[in-house]
Amino acid sequence: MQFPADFYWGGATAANQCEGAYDVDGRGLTMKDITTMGGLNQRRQVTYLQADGTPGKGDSIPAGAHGAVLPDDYYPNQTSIDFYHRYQEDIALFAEMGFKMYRMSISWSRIFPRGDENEPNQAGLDFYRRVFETLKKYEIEPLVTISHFDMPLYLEETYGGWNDRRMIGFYQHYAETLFTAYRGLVKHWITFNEINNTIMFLALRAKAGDADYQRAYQQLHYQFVASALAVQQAHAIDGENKVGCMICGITSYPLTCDPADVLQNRYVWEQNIYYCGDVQCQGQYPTYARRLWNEHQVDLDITDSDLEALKAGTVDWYTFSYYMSTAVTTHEVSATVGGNFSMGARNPYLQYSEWEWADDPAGLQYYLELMNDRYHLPLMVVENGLGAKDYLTVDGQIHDVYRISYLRKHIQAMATAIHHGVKLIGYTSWGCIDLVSAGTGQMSKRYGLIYVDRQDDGSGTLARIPKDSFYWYQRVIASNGQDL
Ligand code: P53
Repeated sequence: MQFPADFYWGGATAANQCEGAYDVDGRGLTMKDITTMGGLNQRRQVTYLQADGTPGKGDSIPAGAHGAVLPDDYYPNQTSIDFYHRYQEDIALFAEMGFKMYRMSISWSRIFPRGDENEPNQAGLDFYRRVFETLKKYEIEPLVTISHFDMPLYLEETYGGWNDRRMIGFYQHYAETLFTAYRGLVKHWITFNEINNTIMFLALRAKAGDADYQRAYQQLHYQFVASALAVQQAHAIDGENKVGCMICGITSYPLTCDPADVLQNRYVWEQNIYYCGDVQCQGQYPTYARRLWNEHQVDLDITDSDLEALKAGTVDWYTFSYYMSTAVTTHEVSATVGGNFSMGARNPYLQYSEWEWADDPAGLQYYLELMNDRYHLPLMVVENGLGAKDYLTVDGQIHDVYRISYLRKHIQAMATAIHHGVKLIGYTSWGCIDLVSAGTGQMSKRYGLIYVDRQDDGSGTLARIPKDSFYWYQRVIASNGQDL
């Protein structure tokens, strides 16, 4: 089985989960900086000062309160693995593995601390220039996510974030600033990480009411327009620029052959997966959008010029994350999957990780083949990996055979899809270096090929140690996917 000669092998991270240095060089606060997340299944807690000056914690910041860092709380993302100060060492390790591509994101509030300024923060721009120049030295192609679970807190507090149409303009100015500043250094971009999460997690985890759906679909619409305008700007600023969408790719199966389950499963695909990809790849809302909006009495602010923007700003390729599959049923089931969010029914044919994510490489092949013929665009798997606890041996090594086994099976699934004609151009494994989990805030849910000595309570030396998977992936890349 053969991978293309110019296949982009690499790894992926996100600014908020690896950089740390949350308050240096003029950076503005973000929601993640005031989020405390401890052990598994703990709910997200943001901290704030209420109007009367007393501290509080909750799911979100109540009206009249302001996000604040409280002295007695621990915030894992504030330091994370301190990539901000250690990027040279980390990129050297990526180069040692033979990376052709490194997917990373930019922290919006380093560039625009509040988000609505005209002038960018030069120190923030300089940091990423240094990162890109280091990557260039090693001939590693950057793939840059413009927005990865990250925006200036000020925009959320002042404008209500993506509920407000003005966000389109702020995002456009931010994206244009990046395309201009890094012209010639970066040519691969992603507009929004896992854009479909807004709607997917609403459907998965909450007993959401119509008002929640109204907000979610409206936020998505503004993001679609912002993304489409950014695609057009990227192309206008540099003809070499290529821009992708990024979808959280969870393959869904009907649990039974009851036609009601099969239909339900189709609806899950439409709402959770296709809705965003169809708009971003095809430049218009699909037929079933009306059914979805009607179901939840959604009435959207969509203008004619929005629709023109969507048409003119379709993406150049389709990228997605893939970790697991799920099973859908209309029947009562006793075996459900918990993890850090409800993933529906338990699939009796699959094994689950400690966080109850289904290990399903065939689901990746299925997903690739489906999207290849839906969009006829080049595809990239920009996240895939196994979150697992790692243990150091007495001689300071990490024998992560479970991770190697997971990655091997998923790379084999990609090879099969390529063999079947799928145009897959790259693979960046998630959390190529250990970092803070997005879902749980844990360090102990590790994905890395490089171990980082940092623990859930913030202790540790931050030392980097290559795991067995590091040397294995090095061989995979050197043999272009032959030596698995
Ligand atoms: P963590 C849920 C399901 C699939 C992908 O996730 C997800 C999530 C969020 O929890 O997010 C992506 O760290 C995301 C990354 C994230 C990674 O998957 O919860 O793009 O930022 O770290 C893994 O185990």
